[in-house]
Amino acid sequence: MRHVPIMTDRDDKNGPDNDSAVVTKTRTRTQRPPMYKVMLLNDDFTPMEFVVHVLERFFGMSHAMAFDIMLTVHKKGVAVVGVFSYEVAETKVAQVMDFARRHQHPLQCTLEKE
Ligand code: TYC
Repeated sequence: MRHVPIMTDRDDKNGPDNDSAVVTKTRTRTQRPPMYKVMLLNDDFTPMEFVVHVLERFFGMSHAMAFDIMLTVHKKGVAVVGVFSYEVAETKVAQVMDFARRHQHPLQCTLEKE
């Protein structure tokens, strides 16, 4: 929030200071909510089909897209699988971690502020 003093026509800077009219305008800068990247990490043990299934199930990806992203993680070590508000990102991470743990796979999913 910034307060910008405005001189009115009644507040001329020459001449006797017959008045001190100052109007204060308040401008509010609208902030975009911060977004969070959800990332999947590679490991040597989680089966490829399981990762593809996770991407379809929790991130709404087509099979082709899920397979592609899975391969990117496999080859590069990490990939962004989506960008969400903090609450949604945190929920996705929890869902993936819980699902992987229940199936006894070491798959790791994290979030990072954009
Ligand atoms: N590297 C795993 C394998 O060869 C597959 C894999 C891909 C695991 C992506 C995790 O996030 C991952 N079975």
